[in-house]
Amino acid sequence: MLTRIDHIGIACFDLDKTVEFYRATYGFEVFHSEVNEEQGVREAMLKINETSDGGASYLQLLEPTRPDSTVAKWLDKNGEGVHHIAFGTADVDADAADIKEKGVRVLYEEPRRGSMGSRITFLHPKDCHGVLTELVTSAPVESPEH
Ligand code: MC0
Repeated sequence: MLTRIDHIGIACFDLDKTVEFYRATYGFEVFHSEVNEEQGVREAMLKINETSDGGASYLQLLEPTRPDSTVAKWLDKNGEGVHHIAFGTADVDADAADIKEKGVRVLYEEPRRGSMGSRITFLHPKDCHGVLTELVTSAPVESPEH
């Protein structure tokens, strides 16, 4: 079951400048940043709010790391802007299978590694009314050591 907006992915040309815009304009701070070479992005996660399912909603700012990445291709065609929306679920495998049964193309055979150790897959935008849609299961929260 999809229980939250996990994040909204925003493609940008210059991650540092875009992070600074969100900090100076809205007061949002970087919660986490990383490079995901498989996806070809350098990213910053800005936490907006916690959610009733125990997770959180983020803005995800994405800068391409190579010209052949999906985000670089999208920026070339569209310029900066909202690139995808991601829904959070406790079970990305089950939700992806259910959605595939409904005739929507699921882009990965098996979920791949996403931000902060999450497991992710994508749905084809042409099957989702023009919206590239991601499904995310967050990494388990480490319990504190006693
Ligand atoms: C492409 N299209 C989009 C789109 N990207 N429509 C809406 N939103 C997008 N973001 C449209 C194009 O305009 C085109 O439509 C058609 O889809 C085919 O696009 P293409 O440019 O020819 O590119 P393809 O087919 O090579 O690839 C499109 C596809 C790809 C969606 C399959 O971008 C993909 O695999 N995306 C999933 C991975 C991804 O985006 N990773 C980056 C975020 P027309 O009408 O012109 O034919 S990584 C991330 O987010 C991770 C780190 C995380 O969350 O943790």
